[in-house]
Amino acid sequence: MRCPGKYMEGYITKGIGGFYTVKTDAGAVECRARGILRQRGQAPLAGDRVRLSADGAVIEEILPRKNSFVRPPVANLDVLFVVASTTSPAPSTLLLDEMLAAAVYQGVQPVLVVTKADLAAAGRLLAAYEKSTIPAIAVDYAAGEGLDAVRARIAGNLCAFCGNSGVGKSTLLNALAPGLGRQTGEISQKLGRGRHTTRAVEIFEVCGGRIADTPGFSSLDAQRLVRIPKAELEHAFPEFAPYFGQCRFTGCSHRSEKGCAVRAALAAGEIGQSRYNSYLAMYEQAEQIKEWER
Ligand SMILES: Nc1nc2c(ncn2[C@@H]2O[C@H](COP(=O)(O)OP(=O)(O)OP(=O)(O)O)[C@@H](O)[C@H]2O)c(=O)[nH]1
Ligand SMILES: [Mg+2]
Ligand SMILES: [Zn+2]
Repeated sequence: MRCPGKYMEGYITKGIGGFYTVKTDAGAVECRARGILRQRGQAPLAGDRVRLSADGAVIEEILPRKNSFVRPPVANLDVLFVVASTTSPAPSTLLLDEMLAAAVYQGVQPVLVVTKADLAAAGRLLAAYEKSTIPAIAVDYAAGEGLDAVRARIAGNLCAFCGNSGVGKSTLLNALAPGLGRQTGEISQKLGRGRHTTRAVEIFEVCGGRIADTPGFSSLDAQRLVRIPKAELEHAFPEFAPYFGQCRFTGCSHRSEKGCAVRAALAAGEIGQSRYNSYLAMYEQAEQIKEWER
């Protein structure tokens, strides 16, 4: 016996060229989105919970979102895994901090995953996040390290991997769920980065949760990653929180003001220098956002 009520809803696992795959209780359904959604500027995203037409051919409605990201284009995340490799490509802490801040700002749990720990030591990158309160996990496939810690974060959650092309997002997914057989790509020696092996966001049910493999971006894309107004930027750096209200001036931007408790914590080694540097750089970027662009 079919149960129409259950059949009507699901979540988007994949969307390419206007075609969406929606996972319902009755299985996966291929469908299109009603034109009105696009006209309203409501483009469906992977992770969206949706209501389908009775025949299951059309997405009628996108149910309210918990959060949504432009890059990677996903909605309703619980956990964002920011993936960085120790080398090939070399990590940029500014880019990592932008992704981590985007998660914190949207109420999503960020987790840093460091790959290619077999090629170069992960210690320096991990140390940069020691005081950040953000969990950081190094994975080493040969040594069998880190995978259980990643699995534990996936269980019960909707998650996404994000990070530069070639850092090893799809490789990590294959290690977590060997049956998936995700395509992975060699790093281009000339460019020192991946060749965008993964072309579209796709969500898989693994490790007792759901995880989106996403196409990586090149560092050129980084500029438009987050739009956090400068006055709210401090809230995207969780390690600053204990010092709020302790600066001499209200509205302290924690840059050059006298009696700044955040800078005192930096000097005392309670806040990491590279994290603070990212805050300054992002503050400057935020100042350049024009009012009408917001
Ligand atoms: N030595 C080593 N190589 C790795 C590791 N992780 C990934 N690689 C290699 O790095 C290359 C890129 O890996 P992918 O998994 O395709 O990278 P990706 O992040 O999915 O890249 P895009 O899909 O382009 O965003 C492949 O040749 C992998 O075999 C690792 O931990 N150690
Ligand atoms: Mg990939
Ligand atoms: Zn301050």
